[in-house]
Amino acid sequence: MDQQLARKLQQVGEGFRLQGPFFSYEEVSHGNVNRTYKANYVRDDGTGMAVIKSYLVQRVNTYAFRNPIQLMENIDLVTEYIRQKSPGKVSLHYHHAEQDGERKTYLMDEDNSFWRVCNYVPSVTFDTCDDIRVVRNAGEAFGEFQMLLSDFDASRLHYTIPDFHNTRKRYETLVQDAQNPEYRERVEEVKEELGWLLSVQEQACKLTDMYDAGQLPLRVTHNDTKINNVLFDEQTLEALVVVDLDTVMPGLVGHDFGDAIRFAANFTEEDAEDFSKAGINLNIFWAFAEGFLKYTAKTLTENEISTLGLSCFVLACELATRFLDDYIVGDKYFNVKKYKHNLVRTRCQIALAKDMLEKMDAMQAIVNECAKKYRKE
Ligand code: GN1
Ligand code: MG
Repeated sequence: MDQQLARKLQQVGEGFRLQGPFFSYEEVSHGNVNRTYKANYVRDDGTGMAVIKSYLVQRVNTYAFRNPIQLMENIDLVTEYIRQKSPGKVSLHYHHAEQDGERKTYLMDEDNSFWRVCNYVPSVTFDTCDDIRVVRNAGEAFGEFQMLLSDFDASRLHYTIPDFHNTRKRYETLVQDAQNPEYRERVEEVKEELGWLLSVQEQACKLTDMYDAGQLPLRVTHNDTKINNVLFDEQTLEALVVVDLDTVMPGLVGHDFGDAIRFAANFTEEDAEDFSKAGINLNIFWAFAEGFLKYTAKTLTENEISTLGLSCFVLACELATRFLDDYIVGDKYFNVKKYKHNLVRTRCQIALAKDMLEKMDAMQAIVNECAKKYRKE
């Protein structure tokens, strides 16, 4: 045990007035932005019996998240809203610390580290999954998250990352960087990828344009709907709760649906070298859509439903533009762990997007079928 870290966790526990002495911690490896620890305390349960109580303590990466206070305001509003609407269910709750005479959901320590504490939920997670049941449960979890927040006023939330899913702006940035003579060599290398992405620009920007034209409503979206952001019950594999709310912001329903699909329903990993195998697995798509629409079908508008199939293509293209742009400018944003990693990722998203174009009608037919079914019930 790192004694310095243990002392820090003890201090944080005191700051948040967690009851009982701290005695150990384990680092939770999940997530590669923040540092996360399961911190364990021992206390008297009131009858003279000692019980162990664990909390999830996180040090927020303030380099990646430049507005941690606004981010915590968003998270606190959203988690408390959900908690109040779903009594008896597993939910997240962020604890309060008292600092400078104020109650806050965070603690800034003397090294300027930003700490937060929430309840610990015993569970399992999946990085990839081809178990239809699990995928469907994940769809239900993200669908329920949307549904619970469907009457939440999105304007109460801060845009912690402005224009995060503004596909037009993502394309503009890509085009600008591709014209910069400084990056000529890499641009030459990626001509084909750049050309293809530009050839589908209008279709890829459809959600952004429809939103600008007032045809799609703003909702509260999670914005990181990867399957590993759902906690599952170890025994039953039921979804317990959606986590990683750092990117909760106003957004479009298609952003959450499309991002989940482009990650979970791809035949390959996001950065497979052999991108020829990338493509949309319609069984996984169907399972996720069933779960998601079970909770959302009744609250979504016609325009939202009729663009869910398209949203998957949009999100794959948008991410491809982000990966490609990052490759061109020299890998500044995404962590690169292998040779030409961002180019590998770009090619994989493009291969996926191409397959989605071919299967778009099938994807939309599945969505329509699920929507019809759950609107009736
Ligand atoms: C980033 O950091 P991570 O892996 O949760 C990115 C997402 C991308 C994803 C692609 C804040 O998510 O938008 O879809 O990489 N998050 C941010 O792997 O930019
Ligand atoms: Mg994340």
